[in-house]
Amino acid sequence: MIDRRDLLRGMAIGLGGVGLSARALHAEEVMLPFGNGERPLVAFPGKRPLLQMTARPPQLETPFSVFDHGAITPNDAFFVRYHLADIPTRIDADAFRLAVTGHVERPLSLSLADLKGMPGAEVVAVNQCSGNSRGFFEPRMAGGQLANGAMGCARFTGVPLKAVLDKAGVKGGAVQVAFEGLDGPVLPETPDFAKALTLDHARDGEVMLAWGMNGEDLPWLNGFPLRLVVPGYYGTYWVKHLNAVSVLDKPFEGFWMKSAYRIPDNECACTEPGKAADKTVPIGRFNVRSFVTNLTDGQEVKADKLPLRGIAFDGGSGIRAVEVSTDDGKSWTGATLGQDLGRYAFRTWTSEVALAPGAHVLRVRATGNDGGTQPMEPRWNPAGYMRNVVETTRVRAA
Ligand SMILES: Nc1nc2c(c(=O)[nH]1)N[C@H]1C(S)=C(S)[C@@H](COP(=O)(O)O)O[C@H]1N2
Ligand SMILES: [Mo]
Repeated sequence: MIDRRDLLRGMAIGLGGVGLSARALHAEEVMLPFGNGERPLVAFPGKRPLLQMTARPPQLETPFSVFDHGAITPNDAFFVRYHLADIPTRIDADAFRLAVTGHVERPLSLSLADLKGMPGAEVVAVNQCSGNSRGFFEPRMAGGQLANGAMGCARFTGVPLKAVLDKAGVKGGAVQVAFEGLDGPVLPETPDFAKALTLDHARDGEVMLAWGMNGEDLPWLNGFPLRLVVPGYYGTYWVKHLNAVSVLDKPFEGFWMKSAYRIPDNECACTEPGKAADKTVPIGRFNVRSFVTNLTDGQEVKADKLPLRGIAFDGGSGIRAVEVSTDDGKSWTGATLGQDLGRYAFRTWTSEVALAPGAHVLRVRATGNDGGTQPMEPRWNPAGYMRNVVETTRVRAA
């Protein structure tokens, strides 16, 4: 078993063959049914047992029950997503440098100490994979058949990207900023993972270079020692093991912006099921979602008063209201919102419903301060992104 302190020191980590070390690490292994597949619970370094979608690279989903424990997702339970199998297994935190290059007056090479010496920033923000909940789409599509656990909320500590860009001095004519991490493809033909933001977005003061997560160093598998945090935006932009920032004077043309992570260019980001989109744009902000966390689908509950608990979040307008329905959406009852950790955070909520003996269908719906809400019927798009249908929990009261 790799010692957690070793990870936090940024020493070598036995992930090299993830297959290899995972074998030694999966003290607990459980098979869980999901759709037509089964996924084991496997403990990777720095993580409690999580739902393993793939081992190489590690793709781990948070068991949904974790979200019932509050708005903050613990570091050892936070989901993990990688595209490329050559993930870093050895990073010397002292020797680590972030390169800031491209269309700037002064190219920079910054150590972690340099970054930590700058005026810092903190945000509580949700990181959610674009394909979170893809496994529930019908008709199905290729891609990881995720349930609802490819999301999490943490307090991130770092420095605003704007401050670093200002230090480098962005030259006139710059339009975008591109980001790359230390991971890479196994085959040279595979495009390296890189993402870009518009210059305005990169300089909005909220986008952050983060080294801290919930008061600790970033977990290895969540991007140690430095990652991009893009509040309100899908996880694909949250580049991990970030070591290169380049300011561009023309739009970035890399595969992961130009071909992947694109959504239909229309209001619903949707197409007729099974159909491709005529025109696409890069995915952007989260839509609004809400979940019941204290019940599982199909659960037996006591008749009469049933307490409900859950979480809600959106792309940054903040949650205005959460409502529950026991009559298929004919009537809705407002829930009580919990502590406000900021407009990018999970917002907890509580409610109570009275149930007669028999079968019931519970629905939960959130509305953002921007008026955005959730549809009763699921929308579809070819990549299985942005699911935000009103969730349904079936219970039997006795
Ligand atoms: N370097 C690197 N950063 C990356 C990725 C990756 O493959 N490589 N995947 C992105 C995607 S698609 C998601 S959803 C988030 C997931 O963040 P997490 O693994 O910390 O949960 O990381 C993003 N950052
Ligand atoms: Mo993702």
